Amino acid sequence: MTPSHSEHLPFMQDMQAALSQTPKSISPKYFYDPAGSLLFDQICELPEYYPTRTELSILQIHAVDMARFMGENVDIIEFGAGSLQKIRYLLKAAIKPSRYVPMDISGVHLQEASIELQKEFPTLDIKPLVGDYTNPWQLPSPLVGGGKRVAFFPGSTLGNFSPDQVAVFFRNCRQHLAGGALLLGVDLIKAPDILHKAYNDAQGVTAAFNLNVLARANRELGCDFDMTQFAHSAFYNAPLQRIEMHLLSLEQQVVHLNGVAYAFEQGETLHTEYSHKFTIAGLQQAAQEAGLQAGPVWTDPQHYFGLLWLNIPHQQETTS
Ligand code: AVJ
Repeated sequence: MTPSHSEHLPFMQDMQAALSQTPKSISPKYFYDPAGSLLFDQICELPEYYPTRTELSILQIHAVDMARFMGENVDIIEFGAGSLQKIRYLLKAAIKPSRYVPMDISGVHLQEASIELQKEFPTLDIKPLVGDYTNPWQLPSPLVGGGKRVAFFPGSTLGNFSPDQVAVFFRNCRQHLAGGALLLGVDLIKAPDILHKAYNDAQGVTAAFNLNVLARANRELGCDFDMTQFAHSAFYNAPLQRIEMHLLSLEQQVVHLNGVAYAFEQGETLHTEYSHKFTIAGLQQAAQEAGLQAGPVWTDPQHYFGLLWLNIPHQQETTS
């Protein structure tokens, strides 16, 4: 694969910027190449990684209640749809759902998963969209005579955003989904040791997932990261309410991208991900500041994970 291959240009540009800045930092969206997407699916099965199974259990128990809020002929858009596991509960409970638009950055993964889903829901209009919802939004036009437009954003992927990016996301919802709703799944603040274990699993799958960014840069961009000289590092930053993931340079070393050398000090890190943890009240507050209205909340008995319903008013209902 040639480093200048045009499909790799955004990764190339972002990696170049990542290595040039201090501290070094790259977007977590680059985790999800085919290898990384498979590793993420493995993470979801780990005993330490409670978010996926907890969210699935909440969906399983409360899908019928959620479907009541969606109403008939719902038009669902899912952000970061991944392997389309969670939506099945909502689609089974929904009353004559009209359309399902799963959006994900990992194209191959999305196409395969959509074909499988179509077999299970033969009459549903499934329109997969390969896209990056962190860039300006391009949503399909509303269906004529369709029901409520509901954006489903599960998995606590919102946690990848900075508080500023969360505000932008809510304002985008406000603008593009007026009259609809957002069903948002988020990981809740809990004991730091539980959080720590979820990102430092015994089998090292999360480490492999994190390190895959470097392997991907070697594959797609012709970089020369020495995979044995970088280590997975993940810890809970309690004051900032987030897990931070980094790739830690174990020695002083130099890596190349496009013939340019970039130095790493021993102990220097390439930051790869924030995974913010939330309180229900804090998130509802942030949503309200962007003009959304708090609705019901569904959670598990331990309050590990929450699904929030947020109503998005019609344009004329607010002045902001
Ligand atoms: C998909 C972004 C929600 O932050 O928990 C899992 C990704 N990173 N293990 C998360 C992830 C390390 C995950 N999100």
